Parts: sequence; structure tokens; C-alpha cells
Amino acid sequence: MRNAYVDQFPTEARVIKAAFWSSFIALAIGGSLGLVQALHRTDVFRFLESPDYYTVLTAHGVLLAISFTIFFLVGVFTWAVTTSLDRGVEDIRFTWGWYAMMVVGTVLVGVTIFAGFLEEPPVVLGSELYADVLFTFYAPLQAHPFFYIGLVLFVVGSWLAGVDWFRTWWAWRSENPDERIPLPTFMVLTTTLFWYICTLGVALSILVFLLPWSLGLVDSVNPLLTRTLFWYFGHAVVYFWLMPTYILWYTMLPKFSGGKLFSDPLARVVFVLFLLLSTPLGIHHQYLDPGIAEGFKFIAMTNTMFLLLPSLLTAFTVVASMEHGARQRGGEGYVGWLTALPWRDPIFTGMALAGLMFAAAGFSGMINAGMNINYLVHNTWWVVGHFHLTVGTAVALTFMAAAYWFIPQLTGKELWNRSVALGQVLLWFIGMTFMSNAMHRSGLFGMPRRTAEPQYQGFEFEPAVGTVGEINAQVALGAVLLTVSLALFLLNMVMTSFNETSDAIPDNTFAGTLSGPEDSPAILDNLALWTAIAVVLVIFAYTLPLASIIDGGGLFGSGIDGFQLGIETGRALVLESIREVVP
Ligand code: HAS
Ligand code: CU
Repeated sequence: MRNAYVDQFPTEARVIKAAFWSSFIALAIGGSLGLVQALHRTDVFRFLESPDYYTVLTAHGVLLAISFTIFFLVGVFTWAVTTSLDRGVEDIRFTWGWYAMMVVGTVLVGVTIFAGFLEEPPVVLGSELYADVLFTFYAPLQAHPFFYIGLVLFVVGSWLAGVDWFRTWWAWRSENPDERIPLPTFMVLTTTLFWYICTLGVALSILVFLLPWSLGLVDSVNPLLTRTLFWYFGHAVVYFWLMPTYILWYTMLPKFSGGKLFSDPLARVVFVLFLLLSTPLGIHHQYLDPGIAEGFKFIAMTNTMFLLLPSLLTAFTVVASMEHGARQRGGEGYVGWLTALPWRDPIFTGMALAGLMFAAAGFSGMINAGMNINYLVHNTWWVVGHFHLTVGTAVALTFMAAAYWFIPQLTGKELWNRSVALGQVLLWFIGMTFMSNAMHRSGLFGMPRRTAEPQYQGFEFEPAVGTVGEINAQVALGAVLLTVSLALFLLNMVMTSFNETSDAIPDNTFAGTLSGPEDSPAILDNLALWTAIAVVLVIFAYTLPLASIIDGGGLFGSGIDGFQLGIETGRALVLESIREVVP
């Protein structure tokens, strides 16, 4: 008898499938725009006007960093909770409700951003539809109110998804009062808790400052305050993307490797540490912001260094589990076991390569996190290299590899083509190696990020090794390989959905454990305790910086007009200021 997810939870499978397809659509559009901007920036092929670059960049960032990741993860979380508790959601209409809210939010945000391409964007609510504000949408950049309203709908949708997971767990707990929380559900709940904590910052920023400002209800905002509130959320959001990846590495990858999870207790410790430490360190994105005292930056740096610990523990646990799998498969020797892993399986290989790249990403993260060395790399292409290894590979490649397992689970149809899938994950790895390595290197000699025209007039970059042309060529080549890989992924997904249903779908089960929940102290499951400590840490880390920012610049700043991105607006501003000096 087939025992796939769709056989166990047919109604939930439909919502998860819808969430995954929403994620794939965002990936398709956002990914294609990535190619457009890589070719434009490197001057390999241009068909846009440079001001439109920022519209492309905003759409690329929002669709991939927000929509692709979060639509996929709400699917993963719903699957993890229902499978591990062995019960469906409490009310499927509620589940469809939050999903629909996220879709409406995304569409509103998307339409507002894409209206930026029109010569004359339509006027709604008294202002032009427009949102060239990048995915880090803090002031003074200003978007049309629809952009902010869409984001609010999307985030509230994700909050309700959290309520859904908690409700399922509460219902399970009332029937199983003495049991340990199953590991996958434990991971989802701790992640949801820090998501609630960190999104409060962005909700505050939007509802109190950015939206009223964009509606013309208040004249001005304090840009540093909106930046700080953004980064209060903007760092933790990266772990919101990462935690579903970790869930898959902990609870599935050991099985795909042929073995068991090394330690359930260690995994619980890791997720508790993320709950505690994901939020009180967003200021590490603001080391160069004037207006924040060095001492506060130092505290953020210290917390960041502590937060390396759960990822280092993860590296150990996940690799140890893979080694266990390899030895079950007959692998031998200190490193020889690596050859016994199932490298022909695209699901395993995709996740393992994603993990391997994350090891490199961790190093560039550590470099970012050092206050003094951050001055070298901040706002350069280095940072873009860093996050294409983290969210663009550790997360995205794991999700794609997992989709090869999930889509058959959700549809009962066999994957269309495993060889294409294997080629796809390899191609992503190779493409990203070219692109991110070149980006990292270019950052070291100051090549700026977030610009269509990196080569300023009359300024020659001087790489220590290689040339600017060679770096651009590698980025463009990498981007092309990534696009081909993306197309192959989508092709496989579409073709799979046209496949016949099959009886050969593997059972929907998690990896076993070598050391199970019975070995872990019960206090680890005390979610209320960890949440309380997490809130206290946030209060410690943020009260004084926020007070000093408000003290220095006012709650609403003074006379900060909205600013629109684009080469032309930039030029106009420069010309205006020159005219003021030279009448
Ligand atoms: Fe970051 C900037 C610091 C992790 C994403 N980061 C960014 C931005 C993004 C981002 C999007 O301190 C740019 C935002 C913007 O637009 O300005 N980051 C860190 C640190 C970590 C880190 C310390 N980042 C992430 C993750 C992300 C992400 C995860 C997304 C998912 N990052 C920074 C800083 C900045 C920054 C500064 C600001 C820079 C600036 O100046 O603007 C750490 O969490 C990293 C810890 C990771 C490790 C690696 C452990 C290794 C593992 C692999 C195991 C291997 C396996 C496979 C499973 C210590 C777990 C084995 C395979 C075999 C074959 C054996
Ligand atoms: Cu960060």
C-alpha cells in the first residue's frame, strides 16, 4: 500500500502544493530578472535603461527573498507539523485563508513594483504606483502605499500560518500530555516564535512610519529609526529562510544518506539557540551607520559570534549523520566514506552540495560580522556573493532538491526525470561557484553593490588578482548557468505534474535517530521559558540604541521627503544641488 503524504493528508496536500507552486512562480520570475540584471551590470548585454535596473532589482529581491522562500517554507512547515504529529490541521478553511492572504499580499506588492516599468504609472490613492525601494525598503526610499499594504497582508498571513501550526500542536498535546514534542514540530514552533518576535519590528516600521508617510498622513520619518527597525527584522528573516533548510538537513538528509540523525537533543539545542539569538543582533547590518554608538555595534557583533555556534553544531551533526549513512552503505576510512554516499540521487546531492556551499557562506558571514573588516566589504559586491551562497544556495538549492521529493509526495506522481534533476543541482553548484566567488573577490577592491553602473567615470578598480573584465565574465557566465539550471528545475516540476500517478512513491517518513528525544533534558521543550529569555535579550540589545536614535533624530525626524531610486533621479538631484551652489 502506498503511504505518501497525499494518501495520509489529501486536503493538506492541496494547500501545500498551492504554496509550492506560488513559490515556484516567484522563483521563475525573480530568477529570470536575476539574469537580466547580472548581464546589465556586467555590461555583457543591455536592453533596459539603467533607471529600470532598480525596478528589476526590487522585483528580484522581493520575489526571491520574500515570496519564493516564505511560500516554500510555509509548505514545509505544514508538512512537518502534520506528518510528525500524525494529525491534520484543525480547520482546513483557516489554512486556505492564510494562504490566500499571502497570495493577495504578493500580488499587490508585485503589481506595485512592476508598475515602475510603465512610462506613466497609473495614479491610485493620489500617487503613482511605484516601489523601487529594494527588498530592504527603509526610508528615505518611499513606495506607493500598496507596496506596504501588500507586505502587511503577506506577513499577517504568515502569522496566521503560525497560529495554524500551534493549534495543531495544542490539539495533539491535549491528547498526548506526557509526550515529548516530536522534533520536526519542535523545530517549526521555535522558528515561528522568533518569527513573531522579529516581525514586530517590521510591522511597527510599516504601520507607524512608512505607510502613514507614504499616504501623506505624516510629513516625515526618522530614516535611521526605520533602518534599525528593518534590520531588527532583516537579520532574523535570514534564519526564517534557513530553518526550513535545517529541518530538511536534520530530519530528511540523514535518511537520504542511508542512515539516522546523529542526535535529536543536539538538534533541539540548536533550535533553542536560534530562538534566543536570531533577533538581538540586527545592528551587524549597520556597522557603518552614523548615529549608532560603537558600543551597541560591539554588542551586536558579540551576539553574532555566539550565533555561529548553532550553525557549527549543525555542521557537526549533519555531517556525522551523513557519515553514519555512508558507513551503513559500506563506506570506510577517514574520508573514504564520502564515496559511499548516494551521489546519483539528485535529492541527496542537491542538499549535500547546498550544505557544502553553506560552509563557505558561513566563512563570508563571519567576515561580515567582524566590525572592523566589515568596513572593507560593506555595500560591495562581496555581500551579494555572501547572500547568494546562503539564501541563494544553502536555502534555494535545498528547496529545489527537496521539491524532487515533495512533489511526488504531494501528487502521487513520479518525478519526470531524475537525470535532468541531477544535472540541474550540479549546474546550480557550478554556476554559483563562478558567480559568488567573483562577487566576493570584486568586493575586496570596492566594487559597489546595488548599482547599474558600477564603473564610475574616471575611476579604475585595481584588483589584486585578475581583472574587472574577467570578474564580470565569471559573474555573467555563472548567471547564465544558474538560469539554465532554474529552467531545468521548472521543466521537471511542470512535466512531473503531467505524469501518471504511480504506486512507487516512497513512504512519507522522517529519518530515525541514533540518540532520540528520551536523551534530551525535558527543559528543552519549555517553549515559554525560551521565548521569555529571547524577549529579554531583545530588550537588552535594542532599548538603548532605539532610545538614542529617537533622542537624536526625533520619532518622526524632520523634513525627510520620499526619495526615488534611479540614475536619472540621482542625476537630477546632483544637478539641482550644483545649481544651488553655482546659480
Ligand atoms: Fe548573512 C548580510 C553575517 C548567515 C543572508 N546576509 C547578509 C545579507 C543577506 C544575508 C541576504 O554580520 C544582505 C542583506 C542586505 O541586503 O544588505 N550571515 C552572517 C553570519 C551568518 C550569516 C555571521 N546570512 C546568513 C544566512 C543567510 C544570510 C544563513 C540567508 C539564509 N550577513 C552577515 C552580516 C551581514 C550579512 C554581518 C551584513 C553585511 C553588510 O555589511 O551589509 C552565520 O549565520 C553563518 C553561520 C554559518 C556557518 C556554516 C556552518 C556550516 C554548515 C554546513 C554543513 C555541511 C553540510 C554538507 C551539511 C558557521 C551548517 C556537508 C557535505 C559534505 C559532502 C560532507
Ligand atoms: Cu545579518
